[in-house]
Amino acid sequence: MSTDLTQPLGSFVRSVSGKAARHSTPEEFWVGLSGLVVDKLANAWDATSAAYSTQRQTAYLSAEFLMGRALLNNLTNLGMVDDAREALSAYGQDLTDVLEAEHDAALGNGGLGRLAACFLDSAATLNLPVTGYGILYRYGLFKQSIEDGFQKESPDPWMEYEYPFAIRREDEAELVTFADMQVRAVPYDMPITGYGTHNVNTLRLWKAEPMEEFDYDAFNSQRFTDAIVGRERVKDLCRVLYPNDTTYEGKVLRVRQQYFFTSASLQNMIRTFIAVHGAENLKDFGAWYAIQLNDTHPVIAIPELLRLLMDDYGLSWDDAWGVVTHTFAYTNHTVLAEALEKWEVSIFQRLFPRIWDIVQEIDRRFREEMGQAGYDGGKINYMAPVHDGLIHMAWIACYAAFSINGVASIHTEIIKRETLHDWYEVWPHKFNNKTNGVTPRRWLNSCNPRLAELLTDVTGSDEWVTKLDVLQDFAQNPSDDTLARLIDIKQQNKEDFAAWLKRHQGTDIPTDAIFDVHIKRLHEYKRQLLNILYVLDLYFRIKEDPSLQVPPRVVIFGAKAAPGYKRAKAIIKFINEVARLVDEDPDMDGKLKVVFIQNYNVSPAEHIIPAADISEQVSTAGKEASGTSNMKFMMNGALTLGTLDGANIEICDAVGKDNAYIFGATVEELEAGARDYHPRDAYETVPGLKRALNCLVDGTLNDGGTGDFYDLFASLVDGSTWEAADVYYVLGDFADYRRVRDAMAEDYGDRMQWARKCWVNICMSGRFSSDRTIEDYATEIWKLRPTAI
Ligand code: 26W
Repeated sequence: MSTDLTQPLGSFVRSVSGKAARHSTPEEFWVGLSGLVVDKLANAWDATSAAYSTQRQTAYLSAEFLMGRALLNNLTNLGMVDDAREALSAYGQDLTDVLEAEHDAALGNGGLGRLAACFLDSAATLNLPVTGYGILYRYGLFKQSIEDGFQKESPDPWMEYEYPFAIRREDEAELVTFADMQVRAVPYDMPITGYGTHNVNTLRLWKAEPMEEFDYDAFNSQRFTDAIVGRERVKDLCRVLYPNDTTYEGKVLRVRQQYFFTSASLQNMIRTFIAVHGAENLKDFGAWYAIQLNDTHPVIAIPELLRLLMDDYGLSWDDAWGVVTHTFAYTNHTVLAEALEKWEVSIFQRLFPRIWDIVQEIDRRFREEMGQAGYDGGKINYMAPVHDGLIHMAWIACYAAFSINGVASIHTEIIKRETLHDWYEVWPHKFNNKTNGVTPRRWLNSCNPRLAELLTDVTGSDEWVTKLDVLQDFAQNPSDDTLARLIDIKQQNKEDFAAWLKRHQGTDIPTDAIFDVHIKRLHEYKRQLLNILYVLDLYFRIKEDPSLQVPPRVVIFGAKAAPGYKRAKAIIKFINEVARLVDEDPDMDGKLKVVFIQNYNVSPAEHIIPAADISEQVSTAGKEASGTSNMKFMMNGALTLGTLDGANIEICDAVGKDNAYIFGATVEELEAGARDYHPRDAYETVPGLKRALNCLVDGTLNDGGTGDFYDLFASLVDGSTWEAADVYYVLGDFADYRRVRDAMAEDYGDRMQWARKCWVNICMSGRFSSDRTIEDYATEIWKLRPTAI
């Protein structure tokens, strides 16, 4: 059923541009069409919120939601894509151009933030009463450009222009009190439409505003600066997303952000609760709300809920603690020790003294309880929420939460065995695994329409979009026609991607090559170094023997480095220098090409992943909690080249070891061999390694006089007085990586055989749909029932 949207679109656009629609820009059409979409979903959104308010529900608290673009997703879910395309064309506009005019909402660093976004999509699609709560950062993750091979950062004012998908809800504002300031928290709600349902869930993002528009006393006495400074200090609170992925920074502003959004969210939930159930029933809050804490960032919600219940509503400690321990569930996303949040006691004392009182009481009771249970003093002290002048957010979470989960099977085993071992011994029943997933709507149906069509043709319906599991019945014995179509689709996707890359950064890539892709945050444990060292080695092998027959390859990197992570930035420069070396060498023509995608983000990922043949998932075993791009690649028919780490293990289980390429030391092997690993021996003896590594120090590559390449070399080969050499086992895994990656390139030559492997990957990706993940959270942790409107 088609609706003519020409008239309404015209009026939305004119109200934005103040011009005739035919004179308006694609940006103005983006705003106008988005406004029209919000108009279309408003009633259902209202109805959904009303229906959920009387149900048991989940609040997903997260400092990050990496939403990416919203318009296409919403058009698809509302069944408006074709109508929108037609209405736009009536004004001479192209839907693709209008969609490309949208800025990504990059309110997240990487996996953790994108997971939250996929979860919201699945919860809405499954009609589950789940609301996301976070921060309306004015600047999302920094924009990255590459200048002379170096990363340059610039601010990302993603909603400066206009953003119709965030609706200000003045009437739901809350007050957040710090010792030195009071802040108005104003919610901006984003609609989360589900696929194949009318439900529209909510992502509520808080913005910090000054209590009063202006300090009029200061203004009237002509102290104009003073009148503004206080306001700006408040607005600083949600000005920018911290760009640190996995390294914790004890910055006061960050804990302010955390308290700000968790306090506002809790007050908001309590207000709704009271309106429906009455203040006298607050003791039962936990029967109506489950609050999922996305890593430790929102853990300050635990003492804050105690404070609100006791100080504002008169509950006793025991009743309030009873609520807390039935309400919170905690997800751990990393085993890296450097990511564990700990706050100096003095910060809490200064910013929120009442929260500090409460944390001390949590600590006192914890010690008392553990003492009574017979644990020894040393252990109690180590596990205590407060010790050595620090407040340990993860320890508070483990004590108070009724559920603690890891994000992939191996990750959960590691946190039970190591990271959170002592807590596991005390409360084994709290621990559970919830393997991550990704939404097949964004990561298959909309980013890869050609493959979507093939799946619908093969399975006879589009049921797979919400029940990805159905594909598994088609995994075996695909017809030759299916495989031929799959090969053709990949080829067309490569051409689309090449055109996109040309438009975006002017780079030309051949499309008759293997596309080998490594996209994720830049971190030593993710081992982009392993990949680029292989590329250098391959370069020299081709140089050595120009007649060498190698399948042509395009090696694609996309990664942002935390601005303060010096070594990560050096690795970006290294990759770009290798790209230059390869580019400038005519011997590499038609054989090898290296590209670094600037400003990697959700939208670029949607273009790259459908075009990929090989998915690089090469973290040091035991370090990557799960990984989620591995799942997106799998869904799009790229084969995993990976270690037995995170979700790679489960992917390999799902497809069988003939359909994934696994290499490298296992967690067990690394544990056993850790002490007698000598990277310098590997440097001397492993074929190809010395020649590749020497490029860092023999003048082949130029680090612009920074000394960064020498440092990289030293960190890999010899270490230093304060750091062991090659702690991530890059040189140790090199030989096996080279063997398997070479074999992979060889196998690619048999295109039908390769396509068969891709097909199995696509068809077996059902268990990595976030629908499966969210169903598991809903039944096993949240105890939620679907509520379709
Ligand atoms: C406080 C500094 C900080 C910032 C971010 C500490 C920790 C983080 C996150 C936990 C980092 C993160 O994004 N972790 C990733 O979470 C994904 C979703 O579960 C996993 O798939 C990735 O393996 C994990 O690295």
